[in-house]
Amino acid sequence: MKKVALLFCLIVVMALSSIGFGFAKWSSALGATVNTKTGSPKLAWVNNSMIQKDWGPDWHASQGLKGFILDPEKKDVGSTSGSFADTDNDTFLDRFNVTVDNAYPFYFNEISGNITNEGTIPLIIQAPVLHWMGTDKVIDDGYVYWLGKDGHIIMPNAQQIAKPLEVDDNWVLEIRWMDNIGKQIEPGQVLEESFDLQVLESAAQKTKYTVGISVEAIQWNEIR
Ligand SMILES: [Ca+2]
Ligand SMILES: [Ca+2]
Repeated sequence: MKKVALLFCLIVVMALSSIGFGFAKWSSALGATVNTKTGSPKLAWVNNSMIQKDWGPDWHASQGLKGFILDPEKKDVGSTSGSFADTDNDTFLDRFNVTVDNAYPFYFNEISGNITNEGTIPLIIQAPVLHWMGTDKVIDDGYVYWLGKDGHIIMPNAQQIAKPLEVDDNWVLEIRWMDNIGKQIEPGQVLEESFDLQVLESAAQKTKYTVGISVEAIQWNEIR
């Protein structure tokens, strides 16, 4: 009986191979991890598509990214710049690097960049990955993440968020992703990806902090 089942499996695999049914789809159907690096999915950042809330006077939010207000004196001390990079030399911009300059505690910004499907088939957008001081971390949308002086990234719990950080604590930036995880993107379609970013109490004054963001995609038929 076992032999018959194995033979059947083999026949199915061979039949699927002969009609061009890729291994990624087959392995996905079996519940295996799909390798998003292979094949043709091409989700790319759109160059010069950064939009931000801080075009002058600074904004502030409470720890945990609750609410935000314009600086009461409209002082313009901090600023944010962004650039898009092709880190793997495949001509597609896979990294959005965001740098906060002249950072100081509770400097807040809301930032977005556009992504587009450069391929020829619909894609499903995956969770973004933060790149911070050698750490690569997949993050979920709607949650606050803290980035540390030591390169660690955590998702703080409610108690941690409620307790004001001290100057000598580890965490210097907090980020919350807002959009589009699991959404389908058609070839040529452009979607805006936005996130909130804030400098925390423990950040060093007059310092630049840079975080990179990449977003991968899988083919829509790989998750069925
Ligand atoms: Ca500013
Ligand atoms: Ca690239």
